[in-house]
Amino acid sequence: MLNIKACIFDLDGVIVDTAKYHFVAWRRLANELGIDFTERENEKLKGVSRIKSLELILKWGGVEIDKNRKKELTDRKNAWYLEHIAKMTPNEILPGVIPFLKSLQERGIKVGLGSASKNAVPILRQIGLLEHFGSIMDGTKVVNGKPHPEVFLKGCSELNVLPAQCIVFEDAEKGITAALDGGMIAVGVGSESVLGHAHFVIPDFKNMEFDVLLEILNEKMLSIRN
Ligand code: B16
Ligand code: MG
Repeated sequence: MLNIKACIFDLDGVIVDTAKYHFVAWRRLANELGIDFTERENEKLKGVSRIKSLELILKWGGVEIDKNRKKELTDRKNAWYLEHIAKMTPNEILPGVIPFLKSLQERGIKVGLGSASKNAVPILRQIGLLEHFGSIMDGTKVVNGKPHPEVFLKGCSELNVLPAQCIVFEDAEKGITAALDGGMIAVGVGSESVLGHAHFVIPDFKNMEFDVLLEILNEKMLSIRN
């Protein structure tokens, strides 16, 4: 039987859909450099750090630039991105997330954030969810990005739980790999085709009940062990 004491949530794609704002800002920057990319390519940037995202876009466009210029470009993109963030409202919290967070609170399950974003705190503040998180591990606090498990391992340690006592909710393939490599229970939020390596995949948090999810996970873990 699982002994779950904490849940750690990714931010973009799990709590809110900030990918659409990343896309607009990255595309504006890419177009200025004479590069274009589609929403399909944008999928590859989900869960990827800011600098790694720029490097991927430059690679797609066959453009090479030095380190200083990269910093200048990521700063510009981030300034545009923050203009969108400043206009976000609590209505943008993805369906079912608030009731799910409340049900965790009622059960005494600790709640953490594990995101690649360096803007996680302003985003959570803007949508009114900051106080729901007992631990916030983000791109400002880790050296190794996902699929490295550092962000989730540090989250577990700050919440004072063992990895095996923690469920990670992630929408990115690399995020699921990070959770599995860290020894957590990995729940994908999105499509089975991308997140099939997770212990279990849910489409979203709509009507999602923690007790029902836990029952399913217990069955899955038993069948993995047998
Ligand atoms: P920032 P997550 C990730 O968030 C996004 O999915 C990814 O597209 C972005 O590049 C990354 O955060 C860094 O974001 O520019 O705000 O530091 O899914 O890990 O919550
Ligand atoms: Mg994500």
